[in-house]
Amino acid sequence: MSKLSLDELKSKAKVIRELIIRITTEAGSGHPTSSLSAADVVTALYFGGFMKFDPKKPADPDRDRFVLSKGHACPVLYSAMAEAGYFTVDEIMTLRKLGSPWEGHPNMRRLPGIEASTGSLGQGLSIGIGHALAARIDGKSYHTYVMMGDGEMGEGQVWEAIAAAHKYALNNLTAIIDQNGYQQTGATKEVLDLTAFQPKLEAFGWHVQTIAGNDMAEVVKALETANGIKDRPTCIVSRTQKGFPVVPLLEAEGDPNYHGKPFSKELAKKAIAMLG
Ligand SMILES: Cc1ncc(C[n+]2csc(CCOP(=O)(O)OP(=O)(O)O)c2C)c(N)n1
Ligand SMILES: [Mg+2]
Repeated sequence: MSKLSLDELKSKAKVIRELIIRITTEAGSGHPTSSLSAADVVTALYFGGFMKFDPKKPADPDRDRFVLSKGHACPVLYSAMAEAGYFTVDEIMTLRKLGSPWEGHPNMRRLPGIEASTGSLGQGLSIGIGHALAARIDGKSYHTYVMMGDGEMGEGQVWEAIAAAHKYALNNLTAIIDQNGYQQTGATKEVLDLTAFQPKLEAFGWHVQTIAGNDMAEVVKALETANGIKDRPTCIVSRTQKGFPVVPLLEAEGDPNYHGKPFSKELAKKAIAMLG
């Protein structure tokens, strides 16, 4: 595990974003925009010194856990894990190809370092609670991070899990809500408006921070603050843009959500150029 400086983290996030675009365009399917919004948080987790892990020992009982509950955004996970040394870039370029273990949703049975097979939205926080309780029972100090989508927050199971995490005072659990404003069929506020996440989670007894989730400095600061919370579960409401930072290109295409659509080769080229 490495601990990069702020500038290095920003550069790493660009590399990861380029990989997201390349592998989904190569696949001709997948969820680039859901992955791009989450790239800063995932980069900070893996490279900002927050998660302890060793790609050579993916089953180390002491490793920190990251559960990507919005499993369709796995291109961001595969890209970060490739950069971290779990996979090669050639391997993740097989995304969604027949027979490839780099499936369209993460499969813990086929890939090392994947903590949960996700994709059926709503389950990841419950799985994370299992890890966090197991750590307590086993006397281990590892931390569990779970990332959910803002659309995913409409799943009832998430709210049962939020209540349970508080009941068990899980101080070794951090949830991140990637609040990118859209879900599959439109704006999250229009589909089911649960977006005052901070007061809702606070009412459940959680510690909550709301941040600009595509600003690496804010992401790092929030993860540091979360580390300091020792009496209850903590949540980071990460306000992002779906497709960040190439939203203007998607708007020009007439679809700022661009859910579940890979970029054409031409659009991918423009998007990569826009990353700088
Ligand atoms: C239980 C369940 N219902 C529906 C879907 C289909 N689905 C896939 S992605 C998605 C939208 C998710 O939106 P959000 O959580 O906001 O994630 P984003 O793509 O915006 O990051 C939906 C409804 C699913 N995967 N699981
Ligand atoms: Mg969303």
